[in-house]
Amino acid sequence: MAKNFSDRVGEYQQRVDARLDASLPSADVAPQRLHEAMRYAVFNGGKRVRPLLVYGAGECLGVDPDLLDAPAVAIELIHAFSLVHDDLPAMDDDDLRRGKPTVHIRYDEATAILAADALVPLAFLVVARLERASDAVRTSLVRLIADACGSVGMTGGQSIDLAAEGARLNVAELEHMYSLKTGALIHASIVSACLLCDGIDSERAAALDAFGRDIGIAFQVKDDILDIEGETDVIGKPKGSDAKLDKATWPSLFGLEASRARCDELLHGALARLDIFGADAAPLEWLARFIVERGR
Ligand code: GRG
Repeated sequence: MAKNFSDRVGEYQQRVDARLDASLPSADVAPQRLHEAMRYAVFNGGKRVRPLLVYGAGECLGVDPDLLDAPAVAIELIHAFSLVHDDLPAMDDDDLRRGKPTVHIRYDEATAILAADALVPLAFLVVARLERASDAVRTSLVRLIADACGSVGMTGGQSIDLAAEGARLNVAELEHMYSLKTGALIHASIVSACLLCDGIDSERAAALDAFGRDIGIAFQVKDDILDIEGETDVIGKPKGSDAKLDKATWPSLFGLEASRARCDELLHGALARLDIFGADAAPLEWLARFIVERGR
């Protein structure tokens, strides 16, 4: 009998970890401290949700996993870079991430900035090396990931987030910020598999595009809920840091109950987008539920 996606999650996590390990410079190579800090930023216990979304969308579309490794690794490297910068004193000023000292605490601020900086070109190098894809597909992947992490994506969202501390945003403004800050990379994870699929039709591409947008926002609403309800030793970062910084979040603006209801609504909207794929969508259905039910 075919295994469920949940049975393959551990295999995919190990698979992307092995590819990340092979892509990152060894800590023995100079400059050693920089390379060690890059590895620390990547290998300190992340859930690998974005790579899982790449592989899950790939399964749904029947894409060869060997082609999916490059976007899975590239997007995780960009994600790791964003967390290092997010934790810096100039941003959220956090000492703990994934239950361990943040990179600037474990090393120092300058090393953390440089290590994060170096992860970004490495991500694009990984895509450039995907020789089995055509030049056109590689270019589309570069554009997708560049947009998702740049000023019209994650970085823009982070800038809006920092400017919105203490502000009373409405739902549309708040979710626009979420769709950039957190949603852009999650959406790109799904779309990267579409770019690697030979001959996806426009209806299926539109369904996955919308699915990626819905779960991207749901991911951040759940993150906000965990910041209030989670325990520091489970979520791996100080509980209540959003409130401390007077962040504009779903719970702070509209309450916990409304946030839970919104998460549920986004989940069901996202699941409905998958109807067109029938049983092939089981991996994405599992991942969408995991995103809104996760405990960390
Ligand atoms: C300077 C170019 C430039 C960019 C920096 C800092 C930044 C832009 C963006 C940060 C965006 C950010 C941290 C969004 C929050 C996303 C989020 C909920 C992260 C947690 O993701 P998980 O739960 O983490 O997948 P793990 O630890 O499992 O990997």
